[in-house]
Amino acid sequence: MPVHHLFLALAAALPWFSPAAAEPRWGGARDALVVIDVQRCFLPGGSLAVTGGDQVVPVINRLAPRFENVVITQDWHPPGHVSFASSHPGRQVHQQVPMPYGPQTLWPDHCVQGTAEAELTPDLKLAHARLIVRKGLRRDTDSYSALLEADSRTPTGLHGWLANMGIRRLVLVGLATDYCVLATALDARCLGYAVAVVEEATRGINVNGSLARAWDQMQRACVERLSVEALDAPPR
Ligand code: VGL
Ligand code: ZN
Repeated sequence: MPVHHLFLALAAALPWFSPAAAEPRWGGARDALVVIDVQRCFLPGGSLAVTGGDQVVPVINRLAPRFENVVITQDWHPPGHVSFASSHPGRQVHQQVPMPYGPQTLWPDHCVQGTAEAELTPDLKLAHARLIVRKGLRRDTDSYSALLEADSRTPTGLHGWLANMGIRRLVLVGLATDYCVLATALDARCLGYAVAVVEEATRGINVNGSLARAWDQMQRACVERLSVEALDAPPR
């Protein structure tokens, strides 16, 4: 028998050579669950409410216990932030204004630092989360991504922390699919992480078709679109 046939036979017989063993179920030491912007401002009744945003909370609460690494992000803007339509007289919500880092979509005032609205919803049960990352803190720069600000250069610090912890794979959940989840997923792929988004644990804002475009962009960037059942299934 040629040597490489012998190797294939061995590989089939020994589970630790198989792809399933090389890619264990999500949730281990090299994985992190990243819970994006599940704050009151983005939930029904909030200033930038995402339709059905509250429905992600029980799903996240169910997934979180199987992750030893849980990271939470908060959109955390100063008053007068560049992304607020109110900071641009004569401009309306959802219009775009040019900024040095590219076009900035305008939003209602939301997630203002220190306000009750900017808090995480108390319905999240994430007592074991290791890290809370805040983003969009600088008045003149937005940050949809949890990794890099809108200039695609300035780090939030999360990449350094993940690298320090040896984390290589990210499971993204939270709000909004087509803005902060999308931007985090794409930056994470550029930085070399394997990335999955749990579709039942995210909801979009959907401005002019942005939600369908977001799933399309993520697919092209090899972001895995996971169903919650895939994570719920018992380990192989
Ligand atoms: C977000 C718009 C503005 C988000 C944050 O969390 O997706 N969207 N700020
Ligand atoms: Zn924001």
